[in-house]
Amino acid sequence: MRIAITREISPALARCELTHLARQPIDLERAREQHQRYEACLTDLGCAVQRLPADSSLPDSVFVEDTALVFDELAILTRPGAPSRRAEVAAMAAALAPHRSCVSIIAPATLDGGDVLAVGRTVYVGVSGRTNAQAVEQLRGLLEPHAYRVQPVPVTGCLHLKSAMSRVGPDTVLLHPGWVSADDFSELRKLEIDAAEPFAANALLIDETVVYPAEHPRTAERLERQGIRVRRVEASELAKAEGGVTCCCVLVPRAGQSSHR
Ligand code: CIR
Repeated sequence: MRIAITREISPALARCELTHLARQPIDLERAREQHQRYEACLTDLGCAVQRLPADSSLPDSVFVEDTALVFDELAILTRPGAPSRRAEVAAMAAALAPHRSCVSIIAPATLDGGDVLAVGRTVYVGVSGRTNAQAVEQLRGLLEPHAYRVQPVPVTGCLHLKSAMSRVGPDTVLLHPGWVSADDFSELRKLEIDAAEPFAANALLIDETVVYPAEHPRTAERLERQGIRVRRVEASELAKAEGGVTCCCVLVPRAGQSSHR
């Protein structure tokens, strides 16, 4: 069975990092309810949810995706671009240790997991405000020996590569054409978000189902018209902290059953 590592929302969420959004009040109770329903959805889709405890000194720690990359062959612990988030990695390192051998990204590289999208043996890495060129080089050193190709992708106008594009099928991505260039993904099938929903490009693919924010109905319908199975979850409160549906879990497939395929 696939494990989905999540983390309970920090009571300090109101002090989260913000890059593109103005700070607005977050209803912590509502955020917790939405997060619990998201976890229940992961369970329904066949994941064994392992929830790490909240930490009141780490406002953004619910966004576990940024702390680790999991491949069949190894796990890579990141060095998040925001200094306030670096201490989040230790709990993820402990959670992953039973499942994979773990290696770490080291200074001067910075890397957020939200900038990494693997499709088969190609690992796209957003070069963003959080992830730098040194991280791309370190990822090459760690992944090329395992026959992955690491391809940097410029990202502008949004936080992470996966704010701008994410997988909605084995080789199909959903993208915001203003934030990444479709030319960088010539080998993939591409679907565009509805222009009225700029934050709609972040979707979480689990097997053949796309876990998707209920707040982007037009894009959801677009996906369904393409025959994609969509499971809507309310994600409005964590969206105010610039988090989406991929950000709130790290999937650990049994080796050989990688979710990148
Ligand atoms: C941050 O700025 O780091 C958090 N407030 C949001 C992180 C969202 N993570 C993600 O998209 N992978």
